[in-house]
Amino acid sequence: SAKKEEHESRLEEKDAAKLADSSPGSLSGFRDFEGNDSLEHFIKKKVRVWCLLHNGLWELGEIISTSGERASVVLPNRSVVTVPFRELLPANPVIVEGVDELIRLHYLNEPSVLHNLHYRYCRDNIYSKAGPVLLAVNPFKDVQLYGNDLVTAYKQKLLDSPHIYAIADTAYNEMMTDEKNQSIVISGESGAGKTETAKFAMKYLAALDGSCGGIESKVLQASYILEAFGNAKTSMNDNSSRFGKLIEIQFSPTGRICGAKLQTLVQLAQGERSYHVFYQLCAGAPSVLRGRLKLKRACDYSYLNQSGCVEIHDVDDSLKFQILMGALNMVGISKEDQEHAFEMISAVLWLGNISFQVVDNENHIEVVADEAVTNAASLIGCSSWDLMHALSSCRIQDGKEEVTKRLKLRKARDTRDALAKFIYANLFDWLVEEINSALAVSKQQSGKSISIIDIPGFESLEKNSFEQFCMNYDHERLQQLFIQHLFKLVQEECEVDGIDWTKVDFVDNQDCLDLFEKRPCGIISLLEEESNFPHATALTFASKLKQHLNTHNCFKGHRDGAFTVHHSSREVLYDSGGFLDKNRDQLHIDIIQLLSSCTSRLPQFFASVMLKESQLACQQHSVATKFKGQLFKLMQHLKSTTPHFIYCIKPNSKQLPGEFEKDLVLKQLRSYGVLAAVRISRSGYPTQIAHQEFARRYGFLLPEYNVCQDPLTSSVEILQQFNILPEMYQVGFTKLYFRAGQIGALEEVRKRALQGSLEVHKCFCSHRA
Ligand code: AD9
Ligand code: MG
Repeated sequence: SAKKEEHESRLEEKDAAKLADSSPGSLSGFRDFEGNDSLEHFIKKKVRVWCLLHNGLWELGEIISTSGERASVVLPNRSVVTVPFRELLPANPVIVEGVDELIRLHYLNEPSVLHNLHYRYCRDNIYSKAGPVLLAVNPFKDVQLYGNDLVTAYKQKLLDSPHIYAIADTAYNEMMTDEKNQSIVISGESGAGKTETAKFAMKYLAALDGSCGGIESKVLQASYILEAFGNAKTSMNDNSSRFGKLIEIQFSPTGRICGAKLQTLVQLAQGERSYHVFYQLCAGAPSVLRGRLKLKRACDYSYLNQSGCVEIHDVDDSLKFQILMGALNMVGISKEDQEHAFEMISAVLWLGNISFQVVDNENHIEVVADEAVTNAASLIGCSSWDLMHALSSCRIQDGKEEVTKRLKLRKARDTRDALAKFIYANLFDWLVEEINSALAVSKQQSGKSISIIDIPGFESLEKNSFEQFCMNYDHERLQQLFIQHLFKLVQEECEVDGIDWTKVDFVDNQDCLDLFEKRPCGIISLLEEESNFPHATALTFASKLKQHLNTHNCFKGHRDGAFTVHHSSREVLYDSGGFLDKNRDQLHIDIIQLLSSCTSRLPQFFASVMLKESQLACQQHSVATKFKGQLFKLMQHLKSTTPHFIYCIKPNSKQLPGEFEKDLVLKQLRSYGVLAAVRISRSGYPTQIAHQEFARRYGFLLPEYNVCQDPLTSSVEILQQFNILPEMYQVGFTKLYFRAGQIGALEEVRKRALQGSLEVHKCFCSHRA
């Protein structure tokens, strides 16, 4: 009977393994249920199942009977539902509920993974591991997970549960021991917690053994400055980063922070509210500064009041301004430079208030000569007349002659806004460079580095435009880095141990990247080309895409100018409207000349950078091409490091604590390819045990076990004794490699054997008594 039990147990585990391996992550059903025997077996054993209800949610239940291809399942509320087999999935035994590594789940289907994350989330366990990736579910509240006691605990290896500190610690140790630069790559959708996670990683690194001259607090303050200038409130996140960044924290050869370097990706459009710094300046500037900058209240500026959202709930902009000033001082930005920067911010605000008056019935305009023009002109250091002239006219080539043309209303507004944008974008880049020089490291000091990268993640909205196009492209690049890294990990491990790694399947996203990047016919090249035609429109661009790309298996053009891209995670429908304008983003030459002639330092500097750039490139590059260039530079850097991946997950769209919307979480898991990542790890051999340990744990189950025997031989004997299918494992020089779910069968047998001996022992004791 023991043999029969054992056999049954093995069957159960085999079913389980098949189910788990069938298609982890897909919403497919009990596909691998082979005939009624196995099903009856599941019923008899009262194995818990996931059952898909009419409301589209999965609920735990127990099969009580079957009829044809349908099963009746009793739910926790005692109601009984009847569903087709394909709407059932195996659930995990209670013993693995809430495990901190998803790979340890026997069944890796979507409801099981969601349940596990939810279970942990309810207990404030926001971190879990998915293969080599750290998952971080945003708690939207203060969780007691970041105190100095925890920093110490991770530092001293007293704790090893998944945590951002554990990742930062591993990165630091690998940097010190392997002498290789490291990176922490943080992905996730807007509001998922990337920026906060990046700050916790920095906090941990800053708290490691000392540093040279307080540089670590400068690094932390630098990210505060960047947030003020580069973040804005959106409907998704009150503090949304509108740019991508990489902070490379540099360490001395002895492992102390000695400097940092920032790289940023072009800013994307702001959100519902403009960049925080505008409101902070208006609310918090001291009166002398207010007078000099001719500042008014935020609600008096049209760039700030049009969205109707001037304040953020629970945020005191005036206080934030004081903190910003403190941060600028601490990083070492001179008072003079700070004032120049605030002048530019005020100039941008006044530019936004400049209005136009239509002077004829062809919509030609004149600039209204009011305080907005006077203030903007004086802040950038030019005469009001020059500014008005530049905003109301442009020079064009008419044959051999150059003529001045008066602008029409729309063009004039666009020119004004482009000028404001140009000043702000350049101010941001200038500030990044200022911070870089303040945090720069001398050559002798530098040893190795850890880079923390926080860039906007994958986004699929109802209407997707150029911004989503850029974000999703960078997500695709990161995803490739991730896939290659995972592949390399599995491959290296297999090769070292002499097992066959060709059996490991991987999904690549090269096709999708080619669609974006291939020359001359990738989307970015075609966009660049079309942006250079003055008469091109969204429709001509869309039809060009269709003409060149419709045979590409990741692309589909539609009639109305929209197009679909099959991203590696899911399809996104893009609207080509606005692509060309957003991509061109050019200032006409008169405006650049105006800025060059300004008496203020920064506008002059911005114009000279622009002129230098355009001289260097034989043709002017569009935003997408610039973005691609920056992304390549960033990837090049990342490729030279050992990466550690973190996926942040947003549990609800209301930014509320305690709410876990399974659908929303599932979408993210799918789009980051989290389940695919775990599957890759599983399709490799997730359970790996050294022969010695394996023989020690299971050897006693052999009818004849010799402790002195070579462990590899014992391992093989155990595998044969328990009929583990050959395709379910590989024998390496040092370790055994198991497919998912295999070890469970042996554990069960071991447990029973131990229970059996305990029973015998109890029986023996009671008999003696
Ligand atoms: V965006 O792509 O820049 O729009 P992020 O960066 O992913 O986005 P962010 O880090 O800004 O999101 O997090 C959003 C908000 O979630 C924060 O302002 C916090 O209020 C909240 N949050 C995120 N992570 C944590 C955390 N670990 N603990 C507590 C958190 N609150
Ligand atoms: Mg952010």
